[in-house]
Amino acid sequence: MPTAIKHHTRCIICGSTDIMPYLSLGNMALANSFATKQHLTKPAKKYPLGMTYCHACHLSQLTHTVNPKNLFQTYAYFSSTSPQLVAHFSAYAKDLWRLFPTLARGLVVDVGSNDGILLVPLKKRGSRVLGVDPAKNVAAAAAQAGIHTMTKFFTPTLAQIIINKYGQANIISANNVFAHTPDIHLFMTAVKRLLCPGGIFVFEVKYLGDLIGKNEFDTIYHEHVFSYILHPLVTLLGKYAMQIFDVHHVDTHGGSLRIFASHIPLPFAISPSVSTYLQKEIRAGYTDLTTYTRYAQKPPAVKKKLLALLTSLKQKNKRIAAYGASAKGSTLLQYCGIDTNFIDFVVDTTPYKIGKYMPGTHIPIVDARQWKKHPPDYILLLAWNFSDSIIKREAWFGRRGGKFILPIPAVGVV
Ligand code: JHZ
Repeated sequence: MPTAIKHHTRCIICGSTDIMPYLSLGNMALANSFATKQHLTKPAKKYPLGMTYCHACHLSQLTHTVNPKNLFQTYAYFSSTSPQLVAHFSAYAKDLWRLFPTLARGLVVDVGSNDGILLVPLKKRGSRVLGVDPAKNVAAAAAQAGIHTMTKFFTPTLAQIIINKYGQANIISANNVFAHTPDIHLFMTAVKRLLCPGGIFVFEVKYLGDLIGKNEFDTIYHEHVFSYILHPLVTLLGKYAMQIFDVHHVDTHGGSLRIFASHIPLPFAISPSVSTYLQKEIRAGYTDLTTYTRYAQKPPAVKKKLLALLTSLKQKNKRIAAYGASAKGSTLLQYCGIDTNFIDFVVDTTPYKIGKYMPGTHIPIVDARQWKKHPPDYILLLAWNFSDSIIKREAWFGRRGGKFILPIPAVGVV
């Protein structure tokens, strides 16, 4: 394996050394490094997890990044496991066809295509599609759904291979992956090369405005090298003679942005949404370090409150389990020091995760049948982004007296 960890003293996007660490969540096992039974005898490898702010371009990036080869070549996350995400990406495909019908008819390359969650509905509508994702195990699921994936990291070399074989892309999409690569300049060079003149680059990223506003600190983990507001993205794309021409807020992952960009000169009018977002970010203080240093006081408050609640429930001999072996759940459990002393098991529907153990805390992951056989008194919702649908679907649990604990945005019992 390549050297795992790199400490950053410069902003990865703009190169400035005027960066300031503002948050440390301690040392953590990688959020998707689910342990097998054999691994349990060895302590998990842990890496520092913290955030830095760049005074020059207003980027928040990790203080230390892990080599992507250690993170993404075998992957635990299968996007289509969650029906809400399937619906989101199906609507996304519909939007692309509605907004850019001529482009959508040609080649669409999805980077970080996972199990084909966006390409399946695009293909159904008539797009020529190609996936790019280094995770062979997840690409195998895409193949089953009829999607061909190049199982490589997205680099200029790969872009050239794609051009030679398929031609340039009309649309390049990259969802929940643009924040994941420390080699963002290689990624952008590849986008620049692969995208045809007049084509669009569309991507979704978790929005730092939601992270701060709703205290979603658990969405910070080593896979998320960058937590974006719009400002640094404008800087980044500008370096490649590209421009953002539209931006929308979407609900996924606790609040994300869907961003549309193209080569300069732009073939599209710039939507007022771009300047609206930039101004809103300035007004909200997201271009000012003090907002971030102030925010850094919030995660410890959640930890204190959640531990107090779980401790009091254990003192009353209540049985507690968790729902959703999410990556953010890994951060939350590890940061708060919540392990098998509090939580008996975590329920998840992902076959890859069932039978394994949560990273760092080693809580066993079980399928839904086991939960129903031995229902606990309380369920800690680690997939709080799906709380409405989970609580509704699992109404039987409430009817028999069970309660859900919501950790984010504020600790509460429902
Ligand atoms: P979920 C993922 O984060 C990983 P995670 C990734 N690194 C990323 O960037 C973000 O998304 C954006 C399960 N589940 O989607 C499925 C049920 O069991 O919140 C998942 O294991 N039953 C790419 O991992 C987990 O919960 C259900 O009914 O934090 C949810 O993970 C539902 C709805 C989900 O993302």
